[in-house]
Amino acid sequence: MKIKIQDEIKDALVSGQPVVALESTIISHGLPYPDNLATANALEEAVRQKGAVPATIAIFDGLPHIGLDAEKLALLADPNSKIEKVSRRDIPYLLSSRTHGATTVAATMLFAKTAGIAVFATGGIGGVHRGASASFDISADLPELARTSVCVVCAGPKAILDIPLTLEVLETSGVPVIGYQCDEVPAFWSQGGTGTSVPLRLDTADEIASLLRHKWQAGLEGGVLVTNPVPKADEIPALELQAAITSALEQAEIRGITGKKVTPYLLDHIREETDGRSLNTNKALVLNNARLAADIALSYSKK
Ligand code: PSU
Ligand code: MN
Repeated sequence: MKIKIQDEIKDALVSGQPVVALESTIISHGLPYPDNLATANALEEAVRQKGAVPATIAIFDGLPHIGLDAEKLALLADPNSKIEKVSRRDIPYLLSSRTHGATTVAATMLFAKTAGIAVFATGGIGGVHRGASASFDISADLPELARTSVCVVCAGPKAILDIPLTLEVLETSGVPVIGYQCDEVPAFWSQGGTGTSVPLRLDTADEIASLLRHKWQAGLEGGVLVTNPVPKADEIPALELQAAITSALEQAEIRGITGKKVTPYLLDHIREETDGRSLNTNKALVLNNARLAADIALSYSKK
């Protein structure tokens, strides 16, 4: 596949320096302007401060870009630019119509792998939606984790999802799910409250990097999911969020929201219901994930 890799990233990859992939759906569809642009910049800065090179990924004029300049980040963040949300399913049309797109976890993983980047930081992955037995709404992030060899660092599946079922699908798909310094699967905005145990707890970036090396050297292709709880000071306890989540799910149902609009709709609604409190939590957790991803990439680069 034809992709465009920024020179700095190309050099880092060739010389085995640590690189961290970052997604762009969170910029164009996950956070409101101008917090989205500030967060996109802060994520790159956090990765650099750790000594790794950030690689934000998106599609411009039908060409997947690995690493974006300030102008491209600003274009993604601008609510007037009408950027498509692009998951695996949407990639062919983006390429053929030569348009711009912001990549989800699934699409970002795919391009990161194509570029040779092993570690990727996001906010929360998509998963099995509540009521999926009727709606069949399961994020394309899950099958991508099953097939694409990239380590994804997140703060857990978003709490709007069915977390136990999401874990079941990951188990079926052979995806190791690691709790970083935690025993319970974190729920994105909350440190815990899911009542679901992590299948595997690891407490250091070195142990995670070692697992990655062993997995892929053994020929076990596919992703690894690291769940990293939001810092205590920034979390919204699960109980306090319950009403906002219930209301968001009800409104989405009433308005007949389906397909790729579901997740951005729910996130927006929860932000309104919490008077913006969820926004601060969202920003804090992605930053926290970018830092851990950089630590893992650093350790992984010292093979
Ligand atoms: N995490 C966030 N905000 C987001 C997302 C994740 O903090 O907006 C995005 C990711 O790009 C993820 C997508 O892949 O939501 C999932 O969308 P869906 O449920 O439609 O697959
Ligand atoms: Mn969906």
